[in-house]
Amino acid sequence: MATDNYQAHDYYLLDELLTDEHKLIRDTARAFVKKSISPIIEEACQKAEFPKQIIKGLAEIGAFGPTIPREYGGAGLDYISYGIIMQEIERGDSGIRSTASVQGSLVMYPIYAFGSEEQKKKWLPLLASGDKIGCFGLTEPDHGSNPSGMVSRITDKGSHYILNGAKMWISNAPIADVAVVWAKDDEGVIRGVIVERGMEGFTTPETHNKWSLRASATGELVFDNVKIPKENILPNVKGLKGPLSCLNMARYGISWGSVGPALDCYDAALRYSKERIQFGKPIGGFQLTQKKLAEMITEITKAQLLCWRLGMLMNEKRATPAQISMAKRNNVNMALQVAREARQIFGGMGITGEYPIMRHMMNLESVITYEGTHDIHLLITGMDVTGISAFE
Ligand code: TGC
Ligand code: FAD
Repeated sequence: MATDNYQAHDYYLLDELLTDEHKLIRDTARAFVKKSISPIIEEACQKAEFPKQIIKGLAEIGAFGPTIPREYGGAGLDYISYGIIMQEIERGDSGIRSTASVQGSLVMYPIYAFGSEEQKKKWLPLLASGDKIGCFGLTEPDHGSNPSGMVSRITDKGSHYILNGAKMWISNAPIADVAVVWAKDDEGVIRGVIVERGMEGFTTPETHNKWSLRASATGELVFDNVKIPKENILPNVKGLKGPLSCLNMARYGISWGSVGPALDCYDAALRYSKERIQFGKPIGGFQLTQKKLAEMITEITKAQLLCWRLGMLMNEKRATPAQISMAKRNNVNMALQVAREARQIFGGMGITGEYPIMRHMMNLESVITYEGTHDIHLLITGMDVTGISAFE
């Protein structure tokens, strides 16, 4: 078992911008990661198993629905707190942060924002406590970056709906009790439906042989004439803005989360650079190593500032989807570049499970693709600044 020697880095003294409550939340999440994620994560990834035993602990630190009000079982926290929790969890592993993102932002959020009072009361407390696990079905085999083209269908049968179609690349699918699924109705309008495990015709085959996010369970959602009760439709949203609103929440969490593995890689590489002797001196004494480390901490610091400002705008309900896209794109790319540079500093040791570097790097290859690819987010920024869509 690899020892977790992580020490956080705060080059611009951003801690001074946090409240005592934020710091308490951060310290609690950090302690949980050190105690419950770091000791088991390498083995879970090697075996490609989701460590179910950590679900309750994640719930206890408020990782499931941090901003959902307490009356529904959420933690009732602000967006800075939400970001801090994601960053600490993803410092442990992006796959575990995925589980939390999906549960909170992609399952609890749509039920909270678009669900009936009955749906909220039924599902939110169970999801917040981790007694039930959820997943989010938007992507289809032939519709990834362009979800508006989806072909999954709900057909109105009077007393109920019939759901047909398939979703692909769905985080948590194999372990989920419930799925928030997006499908077109008879008028071709995208609607959200709550699909429950055990419904006849609903299966969740697991996706195997991933080289990335190996501790996160990924799968398909297959709907073969699934009978959906009318009360399982999300009544308060229609159209693509429904799922895209959920993505805003998750992308925001990822923009903070991705700084976690970047900090972990930087921290490990900095320590190694002072210990590893070549040509009679620590490799950290060579200019080329210093260039790598200096650029890493510079980019991490810029990303931390972006997160903090975005969090304040989220708290004030002033953040735009395009601002969230910019932060997701920048910070995930930054983390991937930091992981790649850190791996170089480690030489051969960088490819082993003794250190978290390669695991973070491979995980980030998914994070840069899901929730909108690196290039899609660039085009969202391009559309925002020019007013012209590159998608049409
Ligand atoms: P477009 O015509 O631009 O918009 C359609 C309607 O949606 C509204 N809208 C948004 N609303 C809220 N938030 C946003 N971010 C929104 N973006 C657009 C828009 O105003 C419009 O509303 P209305 O009322 O006029 O109808 O749509 P488009 O078809 O041109 O697509 C635009 C595009 C490409 C940006 C969008 O489709 C996109 O973001 N594509 C990327 C797909 C994506 O991110 N998929 C993620 C799947 S879930 C996932 O990956 C989970 S991983 C989880 C984990 O493990 O952590
Ligand atoms: P495509 O859309 O086929 O894109 C392929 C390439 O083409 C990309 O480089 C893309 O940037 C580029 N491209 C596409 N369109 C354009 C364009 N207009 N201009 C320029 N370039 C373009 N989805 C869910 O719904 N729920 C989940 O829980 C979920 N979890 C996931 C977990 C993992 C591990 C992974 C890998 C994916 C997950 N996804 C999930 C799906 C994810 O959101 C999609 O993979 C992503 O949106 C990209 O879709 P795609 O893979 O079909 O790629």
